[in-house]
Amino acid sequence: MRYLPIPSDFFAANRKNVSQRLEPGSVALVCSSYQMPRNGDQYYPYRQNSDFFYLTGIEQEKSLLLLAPDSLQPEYRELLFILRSTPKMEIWEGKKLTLQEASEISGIAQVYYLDELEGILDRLMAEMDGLYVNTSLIAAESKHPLSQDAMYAEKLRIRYPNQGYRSLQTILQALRLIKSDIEITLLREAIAITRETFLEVLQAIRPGNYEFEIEALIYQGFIRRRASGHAYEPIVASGANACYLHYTRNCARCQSGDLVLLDFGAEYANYAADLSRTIPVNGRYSKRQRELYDSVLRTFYYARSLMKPGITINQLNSEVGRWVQEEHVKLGLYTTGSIKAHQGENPLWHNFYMHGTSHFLGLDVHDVGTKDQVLQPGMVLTCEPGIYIADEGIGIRTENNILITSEGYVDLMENIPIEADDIEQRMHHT
Ligand SMILES: [Mn+2]
Repeated sequence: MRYLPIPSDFFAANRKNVSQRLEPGSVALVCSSYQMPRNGDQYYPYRQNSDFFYLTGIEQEKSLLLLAPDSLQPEYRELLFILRSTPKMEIWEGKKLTLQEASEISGIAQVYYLDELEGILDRLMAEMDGLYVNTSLIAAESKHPLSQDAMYAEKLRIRYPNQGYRSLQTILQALRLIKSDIEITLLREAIAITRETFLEVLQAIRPGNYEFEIEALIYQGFIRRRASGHAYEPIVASGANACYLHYTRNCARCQSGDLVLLDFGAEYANYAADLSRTIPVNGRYSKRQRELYDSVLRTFYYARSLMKPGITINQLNSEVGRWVQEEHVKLGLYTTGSIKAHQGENPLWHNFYMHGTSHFLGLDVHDVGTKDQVLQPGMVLTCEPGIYIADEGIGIRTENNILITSEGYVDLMENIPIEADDIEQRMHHT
């Protein structure tokens, strides 16, 4: 592991929280991620299923967790299964976890090899009533051909047709929404790595750089600091490319006089940072760029001020929409009159700001939680207003990561330069 070990107490507490919320007498089963085939005998880089990691800390493929808190046999209440490695497998892939190592990482006393699962499960199901599987509540996702949980649930339905089946997702999502102190520490580390890397990018960037050169610099900054890499595909979008919201081709040349929109974040111990900044390629914002930038920044401060317990992301989005509309009028993008005259499904401001202001953040960059979730202390979400004016070839977004507290919020990125003056001062000028 590149990251410093996480105490197994964290995973044990998460399992306990799940166990306490299960229907009496039931069993819960959670699978590791599927190993995604690429081509031939190649696989995509392995990333553990976030729920499985949250409950075990195990990052190895072909692992499975069983919880049966009400079993009369204490040794069956918490079971971890891992793959049985072979000398040939190890020659190619290196050492796999031993039973002892898996037990130390997860804090689970009873660890078995996967080939012992069926026998144990048969004995357990004779005693228990009801099975939780970790399949998605969204119909389309539950049919995902590569979800190990969905594939295993199909097998279970054949083997134990008379059991009641439930999804574990409601329980896990509610738990993952509220970050524990350890999780905040890990998120802060992902953010610190992202910050230090951003400061390097600010100094290094020059007119004529290719977007991919900046992407490379970011990756280097990340993995040098013990991140596993990017938490998501980084966006390095100069000039008009910034108007494509999910531009990840990163292959254009950054021209003097253009802005470059950076949306990137390190993944540390499987936790994601998510930062956006829009900076001038030559070190100085033009008058118009500065006018637009400061407008987005005002919206950012306004949106952030709304973040506190009691509000939902949906409510936040509509409040921000009203604010953005006034900003757009000030910028001359449309008039108050045209707002009144406008007819159509979407308000006029959607033409220049077409995404939401917030999403939850955690083990996944778009973490669990819906837009009608009422915010509570311990939740972490992004604040990311923007403006995209295709006619002017300008796209601007600023994004920080915000922790909700009982008093309101803490901005976990408050020490990352965001004011235009501050950004200019830290840049090389041409
Ligand atoms: Mn984001």
